[in-house]
Amino acid sequence: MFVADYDPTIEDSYIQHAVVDDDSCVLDVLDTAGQEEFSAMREQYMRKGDGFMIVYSVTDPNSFTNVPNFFTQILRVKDRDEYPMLLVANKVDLAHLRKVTEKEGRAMANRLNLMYMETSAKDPPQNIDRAFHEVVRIIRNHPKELSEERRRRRPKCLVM
Ligand SMILES: Nc1nc2c(ncn2[C@@H]2O[C@H](COP(=O)(O)OP(=O)(O)OP(=O)(O)O)[C@@H](O)[C@H]2O)c(=O)[nH]1
Ligand SMILES: [Mg+2]
Repeated sequence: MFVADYDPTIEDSYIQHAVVDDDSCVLDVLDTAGQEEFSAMREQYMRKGDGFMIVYSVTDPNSFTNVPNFFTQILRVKDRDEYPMLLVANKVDLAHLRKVTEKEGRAMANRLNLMYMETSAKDPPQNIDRAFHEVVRIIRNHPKELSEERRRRRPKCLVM
């Protein structure tokens, strides 16, 4: 549901049942704070998540510049080389105020090896349900066992 006022999130959670590719699932969504003042809670959120949507606003170059920081923080907290994540470019309805192009967004996604999707939360919503479903697909397709095995094989400590 689109809310026109800006009300900074501290922590919101939503539960919704969904059917993605004929399989039912529960979307247990934790909406976290983007504001720096609340960043201390971020690692705790990251520890809990099975998959992530990194959302920036195409009208706000700062939010775009921040994407790699969230990306590396998630990998560090999860202690993985890769993790289910989707890069979301939001507010594409504001074409006249757009500062980050689709090309730049896709280049960032390629560089970080992430899927990319453009959305608008404003009425009529664009790609919002699809973005959540895509995260479910990415989580389902993520080769958990393989990456855990790879992780075990990776030398953790080197004594010289
Ligand atoms: N035009 C337009 N406005 C949007 C869109 N998404 C959010 N907004 C507006 O942008 C402002 C901020 O949106 P929020 O969803 O609160 O932003 P946020 O990233 O969750 O902010 P934090 O909770 O502080 O992390 C609000 O005024 C929203 O109405 C969108 O797709 N299009
Ligand atoms: Mg918010």
